[in-house]
Amino acid sequence: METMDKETLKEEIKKQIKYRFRKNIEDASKQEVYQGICYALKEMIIDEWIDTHKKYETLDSKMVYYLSMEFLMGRALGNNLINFGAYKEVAEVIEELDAGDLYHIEEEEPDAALGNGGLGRLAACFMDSLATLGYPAYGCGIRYRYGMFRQEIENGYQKEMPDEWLKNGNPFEIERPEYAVEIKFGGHVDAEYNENGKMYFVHRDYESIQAVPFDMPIVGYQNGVVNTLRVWDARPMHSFDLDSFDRGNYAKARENKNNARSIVEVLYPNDNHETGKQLRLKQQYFFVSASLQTAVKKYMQRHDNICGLADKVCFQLNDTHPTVAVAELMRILMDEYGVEWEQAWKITTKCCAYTNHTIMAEALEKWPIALFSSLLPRVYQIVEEIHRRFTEEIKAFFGDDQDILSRMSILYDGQVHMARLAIAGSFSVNGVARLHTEILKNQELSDFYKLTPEKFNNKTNGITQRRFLVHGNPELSDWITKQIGAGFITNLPELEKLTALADDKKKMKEFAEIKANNKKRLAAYIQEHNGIEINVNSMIDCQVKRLHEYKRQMLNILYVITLYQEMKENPGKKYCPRTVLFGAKSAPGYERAKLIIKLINNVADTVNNDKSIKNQLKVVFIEDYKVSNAELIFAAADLSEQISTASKEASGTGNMKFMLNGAITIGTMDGANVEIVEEVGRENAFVFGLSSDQVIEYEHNGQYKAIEIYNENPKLKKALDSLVDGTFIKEGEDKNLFQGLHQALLYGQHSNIADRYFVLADYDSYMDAQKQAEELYMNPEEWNRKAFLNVCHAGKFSSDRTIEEYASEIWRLKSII
Ligand code: 26V
Repeated sequence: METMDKETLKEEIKKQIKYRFRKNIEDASKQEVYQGICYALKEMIIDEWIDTHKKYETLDSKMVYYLSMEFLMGRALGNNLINFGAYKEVAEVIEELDAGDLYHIEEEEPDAALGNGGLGRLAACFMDSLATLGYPAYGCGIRYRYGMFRQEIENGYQKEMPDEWLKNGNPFEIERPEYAVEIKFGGHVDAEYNENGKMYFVHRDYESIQAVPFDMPIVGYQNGVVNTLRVWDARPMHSFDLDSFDRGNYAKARENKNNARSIVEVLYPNDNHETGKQLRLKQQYFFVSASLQTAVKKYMQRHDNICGLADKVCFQLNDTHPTVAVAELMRILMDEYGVEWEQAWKITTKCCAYTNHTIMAEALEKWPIALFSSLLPRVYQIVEEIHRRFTEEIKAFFGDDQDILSRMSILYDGQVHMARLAIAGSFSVNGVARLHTEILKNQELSDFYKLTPEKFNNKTNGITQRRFLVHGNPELSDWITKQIGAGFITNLPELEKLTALADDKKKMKEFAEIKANNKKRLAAYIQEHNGIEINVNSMIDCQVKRLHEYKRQMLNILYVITLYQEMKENPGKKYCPRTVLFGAKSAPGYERAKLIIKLINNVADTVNNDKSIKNQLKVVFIEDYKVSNAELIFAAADLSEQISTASKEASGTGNMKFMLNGAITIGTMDGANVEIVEEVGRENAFVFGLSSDQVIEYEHNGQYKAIEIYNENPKLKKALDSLVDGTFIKEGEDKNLFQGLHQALLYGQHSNIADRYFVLADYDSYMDAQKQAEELYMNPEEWNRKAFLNVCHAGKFSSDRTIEEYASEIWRLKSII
């Protein structure tokens, strides 16, 4: 914040409340105060926002367009205040005005949950880092009317409720109707010839939709830079179909309107698979076409030769979801700018870069050709030609090998394979952690790697410390500032300087007290939301992430059950007190995942109400896990559960957030855990389980026999059998409720193989790791020291480092600061 003193700030906030709500601040509700602050801040931000874009124009900066179906932004106010440098002042002003306290006013803001999980949150962290580092960037996405569903737990079951995040408006956004563009769906394509005999294509009888952008400011950390997140809304081209209106058919005239809006109605809440939903493909083309048309037009306003596009523009494809960009850019270049195929392909493959976020086969997007070609007839023609030429290239390199073609063809088995199109059309293909990238190169995408090794590179994920430390854990952030200065806020590796304090008893006590206070803060949240009183001296053991079989919440709950059974068998024995937190949304159609949520809740009920274990163990399911409550959880956590089947979790980013807040990881050698353990040292983490090589070997040889492990391990058998002996069945519930889970682990279900994710294989070593954790926790000083060293060595995992790598190695951007 530059020139605003506190008195002016007060006047601004009061003014906003007065003119927006016809109220004096004394009479305003918390929501109105919240909005008043937002609008006052927006006015302060706006000059820097304008200046930033002026600068980009003057410098004719190269720009990255980060194309993403998802941006999981969370709340904006606190973050914007911090980055603008006005948080403390505004907090004081609010108190002086007797208008509540900022912490509670922030709770008035709904999370902007335009994303499912890791991939969407990564996009949000990247936006923050891009602005903080002064890189010219637009985030491009969809302004969903409803974001990620709100989760309610009813009788232990997940219930999905609509997320009405726009109910009270969205203060920071600005609608830009003057930049609306037309998007065409359906119809057919005719080839025609001009007077020189040159063929061109005319798209006819299509349906038009109008894409209207809404801009949200992305404030860099105290650097005067404000970038833009541009999300597209859909409108009918004409709000009334006058023909049918004239005929008196009013309802029909309205239909058109509803059709257009349905495109942006809702975020698809799956992150594992989706079976060719037409509306999802419409969403993809809608925002990609709008973003690309705008980017090309903007470029042409300042340049006269389209052939230089790649010098000024880069499109980063966040997973395969925006891959249609490859063909759409070809269409724009050829059909709108008259560029020839070869030239257009050169430009396209210099502009597009693709990030892969998963190797899970079921998450690899494919579209039925019939659906794709009828919705996007011209784009499909182009895909066919890309396919034809790519097939030639494959054959020239590998020979006419059907196996290889079946793994690499863009059009195969009646489907358009989006990852293959993305790789063919991009100059860069990156994974999101070192191990993940190696698996892509050597396993999943090995054919592509052989063909074009130069495209492949790694960019290990990161997180923004501005949200997950400065905002989420202000006490720790302030304490660190006192020790080493505030440099870590924009240069996270400076945390290394703290290492010297690890032997300072007094400092370590202060560090422990901060954790204790954060636990109290979380305990209050749990008391309010779950009505459960947790022991703030117990080990806070957290697994918060989407519910997926490969993430193995099942392994965690099996350990909880084992521990519970041990406690019951040894009534006199003293155990390490533990509070096990789960937070997880399941895709609404993922039945087994939903059943695991129910199991966790039933185990929680049984354990929490069993007096015989003397409160030594509590299990809490955090309802509606989202960015805002995540911040509380990371700050309070002792143990960070990162227990995916090795090879399956591309990176993970929650693991980094926990580390930064001083939790110790218990984890497999998967995703970025490998690099976390490398940074902090194996002795400062609890590593267990099969390696990714071992998992991959089992998957190839089919030798894994879950049932044998079960038969040979009495503890495991006892824990598993409790799923089917009624222990966790409540009155009135079907006693076979959890049989499917038992079955899936031991025998496989629905023609699946038994225990696909090697839960039983890792059970024993997980038990060992948990026992080590308990032992360490009983030695608070040692635990605290290791937790502290996790903070000290978290420097690598800032998204600032990740973005520097993207900017220099892929995008070739120049910072404006
Ligand atoms: C996939 C799909 C598949 C089709 C249906 C709709 C849909 C929506 C989202 C996704 C994304 C799944 C991929 C994903 O979220 N990957 C996560 O990316 C994180 C950031 O790189 C990474 O940390 C996680 O390990 C990875 O699971």
